Amino acid sequence: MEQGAWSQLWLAYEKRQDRGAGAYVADVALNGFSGEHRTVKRALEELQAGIRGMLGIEGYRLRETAEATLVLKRGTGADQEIQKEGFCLLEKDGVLTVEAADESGLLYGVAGLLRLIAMEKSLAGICSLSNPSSPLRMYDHWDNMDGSIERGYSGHSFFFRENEVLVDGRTRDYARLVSSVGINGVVINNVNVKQAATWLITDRYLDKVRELAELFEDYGIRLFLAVNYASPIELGGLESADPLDLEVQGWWRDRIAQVYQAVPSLGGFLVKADSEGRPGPFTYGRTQADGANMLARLIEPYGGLILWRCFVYNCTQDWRDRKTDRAKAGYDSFIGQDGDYLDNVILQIKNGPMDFQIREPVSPLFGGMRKTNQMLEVQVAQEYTGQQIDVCYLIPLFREVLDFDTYCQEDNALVSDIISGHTFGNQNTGIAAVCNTGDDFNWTGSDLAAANFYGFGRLAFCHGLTAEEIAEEWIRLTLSNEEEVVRKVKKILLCSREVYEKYTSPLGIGWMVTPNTHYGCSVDGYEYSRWGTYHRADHLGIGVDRSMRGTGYAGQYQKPNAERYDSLQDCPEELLLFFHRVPYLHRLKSGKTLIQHIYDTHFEGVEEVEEMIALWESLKESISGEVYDRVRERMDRQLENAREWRDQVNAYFYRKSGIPDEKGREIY
Ligand code: GCW
Repeated sequence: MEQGAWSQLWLAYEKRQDRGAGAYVADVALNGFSGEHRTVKRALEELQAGIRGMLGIEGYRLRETAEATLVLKRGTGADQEIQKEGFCLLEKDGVLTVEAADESGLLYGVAGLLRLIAMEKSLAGICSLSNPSSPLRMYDHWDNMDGSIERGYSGHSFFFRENEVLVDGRTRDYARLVSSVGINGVVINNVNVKQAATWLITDRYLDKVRELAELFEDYGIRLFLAVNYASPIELGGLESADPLDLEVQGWWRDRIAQVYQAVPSLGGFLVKADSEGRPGPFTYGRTQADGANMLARLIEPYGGLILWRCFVYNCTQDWRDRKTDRAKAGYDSFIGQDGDYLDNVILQIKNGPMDFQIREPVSPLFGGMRKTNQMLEVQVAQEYTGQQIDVCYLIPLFREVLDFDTYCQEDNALVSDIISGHTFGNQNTGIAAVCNTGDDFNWTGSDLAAANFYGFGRLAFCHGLTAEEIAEEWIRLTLSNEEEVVRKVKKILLCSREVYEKYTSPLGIGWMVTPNTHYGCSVDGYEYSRWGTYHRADHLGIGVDRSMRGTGYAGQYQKPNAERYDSLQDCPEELLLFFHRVPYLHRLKSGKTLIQHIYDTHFEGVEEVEEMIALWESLKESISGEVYDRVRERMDRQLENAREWRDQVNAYFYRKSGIPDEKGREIY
């Protein structure tokens, strides 16, 4: 297998202790699968690389349908519990079976087996079934064709350079990595589709797109493209992109036919419309459903999907306007057409109503919409959460979103149920994340940010995994199986989200970041701007009243969430300032005043970063030098960032409120 100048991350297949796996893996039978199938070939290649690297076994004997100690078997039979893309690992009487319903499942099964070997787990008596929780499990890349990455913190794009599409060893390793954790869809280009990227759906690029799509297909991944809603104007020279205009429809019909002729396996299109300056159906007085359905109808004959983003809000708000509430915009723009969307449209909803803040309530579109296919969008790229300088393990945040009960019906009403298709019995559902990769040696800038890259895929495949389980897997696969390393790195990862929250914006209010770059503190950075992201602090208090007495946002939820959020007493405290305007001397459940809570958490946040650093330093001997150094260097930057946040936030609120810190610590 081609190896390049980049890390193999969790597929490094370094030497492991053999806990008995060696006894099975050298004698392999394919039962019901063809060794000629492209994905089976990849699964076998991976098995080969894995056992050679980890167990020192040079090769295996492969037999078709004969008995062997490792049987790769197609699961058929009516009593099968194995579903599409699922697999089962079973050991009985000295025979290990990887059973799968299809080739993708086999690939995932082999990855699952190699994971266990890498974690030095015994396979004796194993019986474990893994079916994917969500049908669609996607990474969205915000890569631009000039090679830059919007909100990228790990170097340049490995999909594009100088307006060309790249298909090489790195893209293959990317496909290996993400498929090994269960990703089955990838959008390669930024949702802000401009310039050259608009041309991705034309002959200029379609040959290369096909090459990449075929590479992905080997690994059970469907390639998707983000498209420019104004393509009929920009590419076709039409005067309009009105979805109800017959000429516009005709243009798209021809374009889509040509796209699918060139790339038959294309998954479909992702569309950011009427959002942050991108064109969309609103320009023509049409609804989001009009826009999405027009494309969906035309792409349907090819089996394509339209993933339509719900990130629609007014980004030219006047900060003086206290009635308009950005948090309400997504729901208001989409709820009216619930039920109008065609079945091959999936609405892609950011986890919160604002924008990937460290703490937000879950978007009320989940649970609000009942007759529309939905998928969740989270951000693995750490735009607002430390930009892969600060450690911020995001799986606990994603877990909270999945576990959120929308109360849209009595049972099966968690976000996890909705995006699994259990709530409404629909097929076209899923989960997507904005990816955090680039062409840095280690893919993710910070080596610890790879835990998010790995973890999102694992969580998407198996909603039942805990953040701790995923962290442990990643540490064992990537850093070490040494118990001390596992324990300490787990501690760092698992506390990191709360630590980040402590030294940044308090209690769900969000933002307070440096405008544009979104790294570092600027308490009023967005306070008097057009983006609708205000904290409204004055000398008496802080927060936005989103109760029914305020903007009414709380009313977008189902009961009892609506009531809980509406009430100052019952509102979950971590979201207090998102929903309520609160005086500085308001007593929290801890008995502390709000202002004291702000001071305390900011001092604690910095202290906890120092503790994280000490923990990391105690592992110097056990972690490879380069990884150790890269992380250690970033931790210095994190500490500096945390101090700056602490001092600016504390000084800001001390100066506004005039209330001193009870503990008399230094505030400037
Ligand atoms: O968070 C904002 C980002 C933009 C991004 C946008 C979106 C791709 O700051 O960079 O644009 O969200 O999600 O569309």
